Amino acid sequence: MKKYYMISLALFSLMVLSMACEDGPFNPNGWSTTSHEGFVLKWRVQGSNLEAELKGPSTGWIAVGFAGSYMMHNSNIIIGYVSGFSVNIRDDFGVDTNTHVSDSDLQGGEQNVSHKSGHEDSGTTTIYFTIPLDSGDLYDNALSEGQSYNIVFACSADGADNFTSNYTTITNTSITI
Ligand SMILES: [Ca+2]
Ligand SMILES: [Ca+2]
Repeated sequence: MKKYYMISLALFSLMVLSMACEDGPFNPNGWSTTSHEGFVLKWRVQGSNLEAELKGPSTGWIAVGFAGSYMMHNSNIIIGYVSGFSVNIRDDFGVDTNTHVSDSDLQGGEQNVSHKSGHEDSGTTTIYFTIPLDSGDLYDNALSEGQSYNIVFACSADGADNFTSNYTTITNTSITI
């Protein structure tokens, strides 16, 4: 009887251990991923925020835009680049298909991106950031969990460590938040 008890205890411990592993920091629940033309976007809803990781095929700037129409138009664009040890990420808006402007330069707009970090590897840049699902800013588009949205990915030529160089790649896809 005692032996069976020990075995069940051991099995139970294993179950708890494997569940703990699945919930560990390297494979947390709730992350979704999409890959499209060299870009990889990972995201998850945490409370009233969206946490995101964007990897793009450039050592210049990379960007993702949420819930716009064609190309950059009307997109809430998060753009970033890594220059040496400095990570620069900005909250923009797509004022037409090809043009993005900092929210801070648009009337009533403000920066709503937080928890910014990133790194550059050979040929790619990765940025991490958090945005509110609904910032209330006219230049960020409110997102709802379970809804599908148009997404734009864009990047500059390698080495264009700024927010102003033209894009060399731009492409649309869609995701479900
Ligand atoms: Ca904003
Ligand atoms: Ca914005």
